[in-house]
Amino acid sequence: MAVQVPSRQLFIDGEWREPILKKRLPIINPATEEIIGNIPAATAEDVELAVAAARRALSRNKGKDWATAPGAVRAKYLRAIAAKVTERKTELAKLEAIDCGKPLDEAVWDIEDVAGCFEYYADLAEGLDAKQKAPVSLPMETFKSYVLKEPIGVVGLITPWNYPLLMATWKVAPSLAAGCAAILKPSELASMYILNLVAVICLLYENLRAFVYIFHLEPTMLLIMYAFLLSSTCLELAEVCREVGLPPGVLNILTGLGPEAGAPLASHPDVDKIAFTGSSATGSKIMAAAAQMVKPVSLELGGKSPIIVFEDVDLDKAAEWTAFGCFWTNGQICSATSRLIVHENIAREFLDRLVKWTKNIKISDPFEEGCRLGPVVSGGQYEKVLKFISTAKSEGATILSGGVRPEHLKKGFFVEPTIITDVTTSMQIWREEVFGPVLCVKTFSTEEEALELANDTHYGLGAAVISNDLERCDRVSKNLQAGIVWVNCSQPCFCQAPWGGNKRSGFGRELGEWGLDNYLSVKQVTQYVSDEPW
Ligand code: TXE
Repeated sequence: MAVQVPSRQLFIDGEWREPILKKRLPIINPATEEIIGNIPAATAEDVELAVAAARRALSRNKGKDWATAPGAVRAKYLRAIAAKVTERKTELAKLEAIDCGKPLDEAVWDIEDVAGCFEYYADLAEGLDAKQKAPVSLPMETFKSYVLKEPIGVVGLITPWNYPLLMATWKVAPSLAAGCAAILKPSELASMYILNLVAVICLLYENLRAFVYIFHLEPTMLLIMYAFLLSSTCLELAEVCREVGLPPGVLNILTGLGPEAGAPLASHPDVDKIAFTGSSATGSKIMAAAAQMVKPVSLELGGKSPIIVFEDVDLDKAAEWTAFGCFWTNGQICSATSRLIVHENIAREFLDRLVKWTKNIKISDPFEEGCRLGPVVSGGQYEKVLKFISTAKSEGATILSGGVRPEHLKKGFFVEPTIITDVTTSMQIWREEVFGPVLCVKTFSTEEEALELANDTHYGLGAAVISNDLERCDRVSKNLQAGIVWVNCSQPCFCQAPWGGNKRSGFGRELGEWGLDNYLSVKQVTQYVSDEPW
């Protein structure tokens, strides 16, 4: 399917701007491994401009700025963005699908969620005015106290690649609703596992002319650049903001590499808060940078979430949720329930049905009718997933199904849904986030044992429990160490409900009113109201 990838610049102060150092990076379609466009790469110099523009947006027009405007004014813009996103739904979904490899249907749902999230935070922006001056009850009548909720200021939003536009929206919509001005740094995909060198050279050879023509670059530079893929849909959000006339500087969007664009944003003294979603390793670097200035951060990091299946379940339904919970978006979800903990009495039959389920998943180019599983996002991620599988094998685990590239697909970063058994709790596959379509399995005999296995992780983002005994589900939900627990399902997500993790999965909550609070600071105003001398 032909998809026109627009050529964009950085979005700073309401305008398209070429990066100061004029760097650009290629976009690669993970289903075909072809270069389909390029994108600007910001550096510290561009970050300076964007931060200054955001600061100006908060101090413009002496009190009639974005931060102090009534929530209803901000809501009007958020609703206009939602309407534009809806209008451009199909086009945006195609860009997401070609950019990160997710099936087109899924991409359409994501874009619908993007519009829904802007609408939702428009409602909350309107409600914010009525919540001002909430009284605080004090033990002394001589004093009166109330609370003001004020925007934190200029916020840096650093987001990942698995849901490019939706993850950006989870931060942009509430921060703008709160009255903050934002700088969004969407993801590039930095491959730490450089592709098989021979494949790279062959590919470069095929594309060399195009590369040199488009990027005016030296072939050696191309080798380095091939390890990256950038998300372009977030720049389309910039175009949407331009079209609806969002005041300049309120939202600035800088694509670029983490160390070159993300790091200067995180450590910038004029940025009042950083909200980040991504890996635990990068999250900890961001926290360290923010700590230098005692700057607040909220972190949504990785996970290794469990799904517990008790013996009283409907096996087919449970198999469907288990497959969905781990293989949806190719397992590239921070909350993917990638550790199956199944009762020993049903384990054999359950796994048979689960394997059957996975065999029915259509793996293809995301644009093919009925596609349920596209490629993983990049060559680097593909290598990483296969390495996890081979390490599991070498540590003594059994690959029950999958574990390889599907035979019918010769190109693209495709991995079959993979189920791994004979796993021990010390294995890498049990402990570390794969971020790919890989499920590892252990059995249990008692509820206590199931909980112990489920909580046996440094992470604490999601968890699921499947059982017909709802009292047991309540009990288990209470005892699971996770920020999100699903009962008789896995992964459904609503913008009204809080999202975030415990332990090394980070802290702070996105979505719902908690998501708005992320971008508000609380001010106490206390007045002495007695005529008597103090
Ligand atoms: O993540 P990074 P990557 C996990 C998943 C995946 C792994 C690596 O396991 O395989 O992380 O993915 C920006 N200062 N998750 O490399 O590096 C970067 O540009 C400031 C889970 O993509 O964390 C991007 O915008 N910013 C996760 C963002 O951080 C920096 C989703 C995320 O990139 C930076 C994605 C720096 N020094 C990956 N370095 C989830 N929780 O959903 C990078 N960045």
